[in-house]
Order: sequence, then structure tokens, then C-alpha cells
Amino acid sequence: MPNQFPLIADTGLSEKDPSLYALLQEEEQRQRAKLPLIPSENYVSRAVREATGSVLTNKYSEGYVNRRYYEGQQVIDKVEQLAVDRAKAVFGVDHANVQPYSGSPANLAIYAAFLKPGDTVMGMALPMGGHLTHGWNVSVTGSWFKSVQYSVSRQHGRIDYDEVRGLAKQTRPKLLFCGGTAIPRQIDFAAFADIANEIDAILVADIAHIAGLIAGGAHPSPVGHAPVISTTTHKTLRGPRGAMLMSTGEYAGALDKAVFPGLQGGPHNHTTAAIAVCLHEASQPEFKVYAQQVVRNARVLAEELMDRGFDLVSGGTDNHLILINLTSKDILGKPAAKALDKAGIVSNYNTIPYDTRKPFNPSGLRIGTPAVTSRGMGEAEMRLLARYIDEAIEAAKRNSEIELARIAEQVADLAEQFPAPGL
Ligand code: DSN
Repeated sequence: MPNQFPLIADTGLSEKDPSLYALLQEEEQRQRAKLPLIPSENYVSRAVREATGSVLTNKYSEGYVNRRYYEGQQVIDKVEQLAVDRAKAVFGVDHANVQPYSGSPANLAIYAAFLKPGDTVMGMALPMGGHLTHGWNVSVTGSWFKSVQYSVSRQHGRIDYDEVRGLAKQTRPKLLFCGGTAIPRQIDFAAFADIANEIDAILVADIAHIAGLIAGGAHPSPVGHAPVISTTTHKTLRGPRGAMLMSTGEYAGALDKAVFPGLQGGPHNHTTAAIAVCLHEASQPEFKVYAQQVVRNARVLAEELMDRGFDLVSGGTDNHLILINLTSKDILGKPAAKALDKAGIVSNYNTIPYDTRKPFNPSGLRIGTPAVTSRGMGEAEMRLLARYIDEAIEAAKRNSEIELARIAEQVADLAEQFPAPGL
């Protein structure tokens, strides 16, 4: 039977849309040739990419396993159940919801589950290392709710738990967030749990940055301390861009209702499938080796940078992340990050605690080791990277494009020796 009307040609991307195809090729080449030190970025495996690009993108499935508003869920239900079961096994939690579209919607669902507008939430201030959705003022979490923000100590750049306790007792938030985006030190979940218990608040551990480290046993787990846990899946966990909420049984129903129908419609089933794949990968013995190496690499990179006169917030790192205060190097974060990018090292400028500068050109630089460790790099390569960072920053101060180009060649050689997975 001939087609009754002209169909949209079903050709591959290179033929259908050469302009977009060329852009994707360009980005793939960039990801191969440059070394990403952005601590929230990583490379997914080929298997995770395959699941992300799978036919599951064609399916609607509002609701939860065996409770859907659309038919045709024979496969989707099994996929989501697999992802949920694997999340529960990897993190040792009672309940997991794998539907949040990403970290910010996941965190918003926590507010929807437990707070009314105007209630009080407490989290770490964004410029201190927290996250926008932990009550920072430009986020709706800081304007629709009464927000109390804690800092790190001016002296040592770490959380001062007595100060957090004092503020919590004074302001009595209903939700207490721990975790963030620029915290180079281990989070003491037990200390946070004590504080939350004293004021009868629900403790939320946002483990987005460290989920992979926790899964691999390279950072203590919040399970048993925080009854609600939020995470993205694409950082150290090496999954697709997505998120999960995990909790004790007590809070399961409220969280599920808040995600759907509270905030979201149909889950992104292709992402759910890819989350299932990354959780399978995270349960393998090799993942433990990976997570430990991420931390070891960060420690070596931090030590090497300090030996070269860099001032690190908190004096080092316990995890995957290093926050550099560039003030003593006489350069700002933005020109430093731009120079590093020219040298083939991708980082991001970042505020440092008590920064006197604005976030768009702050005093700090944030780097981390998850992606380069995924490429198989170890301590020797971290020493080289510290040298390249140091040289690139000195070159930037002299405006030496020639020197940056020379470093870029060396970085490209190093990148070639350690091919990026999944490409
Ligand atoms: N944007 C993420 C990060 O880079 O840490 C946090 O949401």
C-alpha cells in the first residue's frame, strides 16, 4: 500500500540536518580533545548513551509502576521498576523515585511535599558552596519560602556545626538541607541529623555532587541520618542528566505525590532506562575503584597545586572537588577559566566563601577529577595537570597566547593518551 501523504523522511541525522550534525561532531571532538575539570561533569558510558537515545523516548507513562494513566506500559513498568530496585540496592534506601527531570525539580518536589509557601527552610548559602534550590534568594525556594542560610567558617572554610545548630535553634526551619555545589570537604551527616532532630526538622541530604563517591564507598553515606536524599544522576554517578529522590518509607508517599502529579507530568522513560544502566555500572566492583581513584586524584591535584602556591578553600579536599581562591595569584576567576579553556583545560569560575566579587567574575575557580578519572588518569597525570594549570594562569597574566597554545598542544597529547569513554 503506497503512502497516502508525504511522510517526513526517516533519514539519519547527518542527512536530515547536516548543520546540527556538524555541531554534534564539533562538540564530540571538543569532548575528546579537551580535558574537563568541571567537578559536576562526567562522561557516560556507551551503554548509558544508548539507553538515553532509545525508543523509550516515544512513550508517555504518567503515574507510577502498575498505576498509570496510559496503556502500553508492559515494558515501561519493568524498566522503571528495575531503576527503582537498583537505586534501592546501590544506596541502601527504603524508597526511590527515579522520575524527577533533574536536580532542581527534584529539590522543588521536596518543598512541595513538606512545606507550605512561607514556611522556613535552611540551607547553605550559594556563595558558601550551597545550591540555588537550598533557599538562595534568586530561586523561588528563597522567595516563596522563608529562607535561612548558613555559611562556612571564615577561619577554616569548613562548616561550623555549632554555628549551624545555633541558627537552626533560633529560626526553627521545617527543612534542613545539607550538601551543595562547591564543598571540598566530607559532609558530617550525623552532625546534621543531630541538629535536625533537636529542632524537629526534616534533614535533606543533597548528594548530587558525591552520589558516585557514596555508591563507590569513597564518601560516607547519609542513609540512616537523612530521611530524605536528593541527587542528580549525571555527576560522579556517571548517568544521564536526570535525578532521583530517595527516602525512608515514612516519606515515600509524600515525595511521590509531589513529583507526580504535584510538579511533573510524564517521566522521561529513556532517561529512566539510562539511570537503570548507570546504577548497574555503579554496583560493579570497578566502580568502587573508580570512586576511590576520583578522590585520590583530587587529593594529589590539590597537594600539587598548593605546592605551586595556590590557595585552596579549606586547605585541600576530601572528595572530588577543589575550590581555588585566586586572590593570591593576582587573577580573577573568569579570565583564569577562559585562559585554561584556551589551554584545553575546562573549568568554571566560582565564588569563594565571603567573596567580595559578583558571581559573574568571582575570585575563585572550581575544578574536580570525576571526568578525567573516567578517562583513566591517575596521580601522575594529576601532577601534570597541576603544572599545566599553573603555567596557563601565569601565561594568562602575561597575556601570552603563544604560551597558552603551547600548553594546549601538551594537553591535547595527554587527552589522546586517555580516550574519553562513550564517544
Ligand atoms: N550546576 C551544578 C554544578 O555545576 O554543580 C549544580 O546544580
